Amino acid sequence: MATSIPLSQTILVAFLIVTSCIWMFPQVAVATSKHTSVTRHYKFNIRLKNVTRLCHTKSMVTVNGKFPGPRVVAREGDRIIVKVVNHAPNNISIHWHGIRQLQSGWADGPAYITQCPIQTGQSYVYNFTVVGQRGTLLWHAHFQWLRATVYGPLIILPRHNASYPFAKPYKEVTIMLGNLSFISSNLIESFCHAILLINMIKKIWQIIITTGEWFNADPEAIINQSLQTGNGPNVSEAYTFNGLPGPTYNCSAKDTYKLKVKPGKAYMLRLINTALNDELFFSIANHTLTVVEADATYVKPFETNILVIAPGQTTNVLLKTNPNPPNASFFMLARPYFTGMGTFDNSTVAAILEYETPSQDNSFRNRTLFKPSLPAINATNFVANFSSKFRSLANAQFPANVPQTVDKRFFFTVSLGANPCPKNQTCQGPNGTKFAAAVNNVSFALPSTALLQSYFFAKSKGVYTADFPQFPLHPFNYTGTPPNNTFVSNGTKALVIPFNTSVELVLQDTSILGAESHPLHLHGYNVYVVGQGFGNFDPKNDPAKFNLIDPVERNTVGVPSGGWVAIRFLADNPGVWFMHCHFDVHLSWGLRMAWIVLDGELPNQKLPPPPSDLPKC
Ligand SMILES: *[C@@H]1O[C@H](CO)[C@@H](O)[C@H](O)[C@H]1NC(C)=O
Ligand SMILES: *[C@@H]1O[C@H](CO)[C@@H](O)[C@H](O)[C@H]1NC(C)=O
Ligand SMILES: *[C@@H]1O[C@H](CO)[C@@H](O)[C@H](O)[C@H]1NC(C)=O
Ligand SMILES: *[C@@H]1O[C@H](CO)[C@@H](O)[C@H](O)[C@H]1NC(C)=O
Ligand SMILES: *[C@@H]1O[C@H](CO)[C@@H](O)[C@H](O)[C@H]1NC(C)=O
Ligand SMILES: *[C@@H]1O[C@H](CO)[C@@H](O)[C@H](O)[C@H]1NC(C)=O
Ligand SMILES: *[C@@H]1O[C@H](CO)[C@@H](O)[C@H](O)[C@H]1NC(C)=O
Ligand SMILES: *[C@@H]1O[C@H](CO)[C@@H](O)[C@H](O)[C@H]1NC(C)=O
Ligand SMILES: *[C@@H]1O[C@H](CO)[C@@H](O)[C@H](O)[C@H]1NC(C)=O
Ligand SMILES: *[C@@H]1O[C@H](CO)[C@@H](O)[C@H](O)[C@H]1NC(C)=O
Ligand SMILES: *[C@@H]1O[C@H](CO)[C@@H](O)[C@H](O)[C@H]1NC(C)=O
Ligand SMILES: *[C@@H]1O[C@H](CO)[C@@H](O)[C@H](O)[C@H]1NC(C)=O
Ligand SMILES: [Cu+2]
Repeated sequence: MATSIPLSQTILVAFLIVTSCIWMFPQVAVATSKHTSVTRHYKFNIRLKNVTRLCHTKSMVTVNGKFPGPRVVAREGDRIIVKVVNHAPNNISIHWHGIRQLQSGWADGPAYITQCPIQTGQSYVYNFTVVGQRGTLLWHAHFQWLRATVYGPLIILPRHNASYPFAKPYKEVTIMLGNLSFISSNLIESFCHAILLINMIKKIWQIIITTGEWFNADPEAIINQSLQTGNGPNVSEAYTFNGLPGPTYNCSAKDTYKLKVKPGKAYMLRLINTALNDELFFSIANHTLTVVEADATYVKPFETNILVIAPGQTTNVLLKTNPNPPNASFFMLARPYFTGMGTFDNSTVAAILEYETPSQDNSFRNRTLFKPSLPAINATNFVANFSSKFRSLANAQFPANVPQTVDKRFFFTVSLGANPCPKNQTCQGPNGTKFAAAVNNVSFALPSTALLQSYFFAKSKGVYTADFPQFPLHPFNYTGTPPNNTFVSNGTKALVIPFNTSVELVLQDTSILGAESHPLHLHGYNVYVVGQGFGNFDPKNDPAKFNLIDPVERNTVGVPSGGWVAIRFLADNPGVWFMHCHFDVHLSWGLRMAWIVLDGELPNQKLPPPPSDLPKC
């Protein structure tokens, strides 16, 4: 608590300046000092913006007219407050992907799960603290396919005076975040400009690389048509680095992301896969990368030339540049990993890593451009090998708190499937059906009101049932010949578990309509990945091989194509938590479910009531 100083009027004026400043320059973060943690305010104006790529102009939903969206930066321990105002004709909600949201489930964001969407003309203030996390995450829209254009980085810096568990990278040294204790002037404008300057300094010192997908058509129209006809949705026209498709596409060379580096330095790149439907291989020609962090948790560093990143996953890597500037530039490439039966965008996106050289030195004018080689599109063994390299740091400062004992074991199949074609329609899905997807053969139907409200106010009737199957009701040889009947069941089912349940969950891929890798994302938690394998999970022999020492901790876990993955987590965060495939196509087809974690006994183990501005359906 602040000591009471007879300065309440000054404080009020200061408060007014700060708030008007925040609303004047929506993209600016303003930090107000409060002990070592601060509160960071952002304003997201959701609005339409015309954006041109590949010689194609389209109107898209954006945050503050930016594509990709603005970065949100905070330190571990800070409070983040984002006022979202919806000026677009679409419904929307924003998800802070990977943020634990300890007892702040109302701020998590998935539409019809933790909140009703923010409708046109409405606003909602997301209010949460960052506890025990540091690294790279992302934020994105969580309504239909709006995240195709509505996404951005969420950077959590270590606490003041805390350092990275690796040598401090160049270009991460000077990070100035505003501190408003110096307010004295009432010249709002100049003050705001000072804040803007601070923000710009901060921007220069971060290297963030988002990979995304560009659709010439409106992604909302694409998924709506797919859900109508039952067919797979049209695929993207291009992949992007920081929103730019680059030189491998027609009419796009001018939209190329260039990363300029100095020789002999170690840079930290924050890689974020924001693509809608594709896991991506990533590589930089002639440069080895050291992986140091995944999903905002530190990992034991390892070197690699090629990375695989699933949508929703983030990876921090160190890039050591050559001591002597080479007379060459280097392509950064990304292209998909895919094993399914459907169509997909098989193109490759390029960006350029360029060494800064003295401008008067002509010998660097004509540089060779080197290309990295990437694995085959279906290189499943490479992916399995790569994901097995991730290990928690598991030291005294950053322990791996993997549950050693288990209270509840669950086994979920994740699979594609079908729904029958409505009587008076012809459908273009498999054998004239409609594509669907399911967890334990339940294709999750979104309710018309938010689950969290229904749960909190004990009004679940007609909204959801608490009977999500803990095991498949009809076991089969999951990775063998698929069953003839591929129809899924349909329902809004939740799995209810008591506070502090120690959970082990095996996620099993199936061969129904083609074995495929599925990046499963759990909201409100990080999970420890204790085991993975191909074929069917063997409950007798596989658990003996689990890693309970230093398993990686992630928020998005790849279920191997034709295989399984085992995760553990302690259910210490009360609320309703969405779990779903982070391919939006599978999400839309129903590969999603909800956990309800009950309140604990103590006051700090209970979900507080909703904020007063929570949107209504
Ligand atoms: C986008 O372009 C169209 C056609 O030129 C125009 O009618 C519309 O107002 C523009 N929208 C925005 C948000 O600028
Ligand atoms: C954010 O939440 C905290 C804790 O519940 C509360 O004290 C604060 O007033 C909230 N701020 C806003 C702007 O809603
Ligand atoms: C880059 O790698 C290629 C192929 O491995 C090699 O031929 C070339 O000499 C390397 N160039 C530089 C500048 O390192
Ligand atoms: C991508 O797919 C198209 C259509 O199936 C095919 O014609 C093309 O050769 C593929 N390109 C690559 C690089 O694999
Ligand atoms: C650049 O080098 C290539 C071959 O190495 C040569 O053909 C070309 O003429 C050079 N261009 C310039 C502008 O020097
Ligand atoms: C990958 O695709 C190639 C070409 O389509 C095929 O020959 C090969 O068998 C596939 N590999 C795997 C592991 O499925
Ligand atoms: C199917 O028929 C019903 C009843 O006649 C009608 O309400 C519905 O719109 C029709 N659906 C389609 C896709 O034509
Ligand atoms: C379609 O039906 C045929 C014949 O019943 C069957 O062999 C085939 O596997 C089915 N295809 C799919 C994708 O379900
Ligand atoms: C399941 O199917 C696979 C692949 O066809 C086969 O190798 C395996 O023996 C089958 N397992 C059982 C238990 O039938
Ligand atoms: C599945 O379909 C095949 C071919 O139509 C048939 O031979 C087989 O008996 C069917 N299996 C079951 C379990 O119905
Ligand atoms: C699933 O069930 C809901 C109502 O329970 C219904 O509105 C929806 O159309 C069903 N979806 C499918 C694909 O059958
Ligand atoms: C927006 O959300 C509200 C509340 O769920 C719903 O009634 C309305 O139909 C939605 N509008 C659109 C365009 O999706
Ligand atoms: Cu999936």
